[in-house]
Amino acid sequence: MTMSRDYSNLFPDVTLLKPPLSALDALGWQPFFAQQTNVDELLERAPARIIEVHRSGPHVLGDKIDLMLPPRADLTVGDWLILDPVTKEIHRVLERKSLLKRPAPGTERKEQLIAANIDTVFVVTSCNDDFNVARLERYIALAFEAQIIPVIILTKTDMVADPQPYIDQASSISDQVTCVALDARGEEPKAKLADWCKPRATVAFLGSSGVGKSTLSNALLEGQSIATQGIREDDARGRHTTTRRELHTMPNGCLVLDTPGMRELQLAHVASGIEDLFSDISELSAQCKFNDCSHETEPGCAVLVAIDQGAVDPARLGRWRKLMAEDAFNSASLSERRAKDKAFGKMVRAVTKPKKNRR
Ligand SMILES: Nc1nc2c(ncn2[C@@H]2O[C@H](COP(=O)(O)OP(=O)(O)O)[C@@H](O)[C@H]2O)c(=O)[nH]1
Ligand SMILES: [Mg+2]
Ligand SMILES: [Zn+2]
Repeated sequence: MTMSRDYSNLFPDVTLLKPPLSALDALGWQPFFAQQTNVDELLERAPARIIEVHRSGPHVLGDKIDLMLPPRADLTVGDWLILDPVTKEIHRVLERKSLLKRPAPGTERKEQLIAANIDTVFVVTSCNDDFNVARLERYIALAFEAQIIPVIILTKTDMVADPQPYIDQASSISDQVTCVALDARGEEPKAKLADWCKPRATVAFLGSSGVGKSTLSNALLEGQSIATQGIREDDARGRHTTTRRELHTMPNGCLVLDTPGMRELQLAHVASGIEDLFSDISELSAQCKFNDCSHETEPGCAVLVAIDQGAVDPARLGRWRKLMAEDAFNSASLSERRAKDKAFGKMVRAVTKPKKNRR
């Protein structure tokens, strides 16, 4: 053992020497946003972040700003705005670092914005019946599309004799995705998620209902939550309505977004996310004899060869096929709806019509 002297008693705790986080830092203000504005603009206007969206509109916080704004469908939790602090008007929306969106549930064929400016997506599932590789792949494709590196969190390890089979399956989904297994109650989340929960970062929990997203959020927040007391009584109309998604600040200055469970996550416009997730199949496809190969019966199909050799799991190819088909159908459907909305006319509709026979 090497000898080392412990000097820690002689020096004050270095963490005490760090300047306290500014109001904006505590909301996740990063250089990416700061460089979109300048001193001149900030003399007259102020940045503010949407920390939750009520039915009555977004709730924004900034430096000495705590406001409810009128509803706007193109904004979502996590967005950074430049406001006129006097008129309370939105001057502009800062360019997003990332955006998570999905086709809205139901038959409306609209997009629903889930959250903006997320740095890490924690895809949460449990060591029980919720665990489902195909479902995890959906969330991961969504995150990849938004260029966010996801992390799989397996909760309820305390409920099974051996969590390893779950860990093995989750780890096999992508070599780009870390898998963390834990008991969401107690101290484990803080220690095991510390690598991602840095000051000014924004992390989001996604996953089905009941898997432990709120338990994890609470564990990270250690009883603290973002201050909302500044709302004036007459502004507080929306305060008690159900909030769908809400940002909170951890004691170290990391922002945490808890979300309600998604019953069914449909995908649209995530083709490159799917390609990243199934990069093995994408790479093999490039070697197929036909460049529109469907990897079913075609001669010279590199994917079928890989399956024969046991290099690719046929179930994985099946899931890839299903996601690709769903993405193509939903994307076309959303585009068609958008075209109608914009009264683009028959011509555009014909071009974007869902390709029903596509596999
Ligand atoms: N034993 C155990 N219970 C957990 C764990 N994570 C969550 N729970 C429990 O599962 C239930 C649902 O958790 P919750 O955080 O509300 O799930 P959410 O719907 O994803 O937000 C609660 O009763 C939690 O106490 C865990 O790791 N181990
Ligand atoms: Mg919850
Ligand atoms: Zn092929």
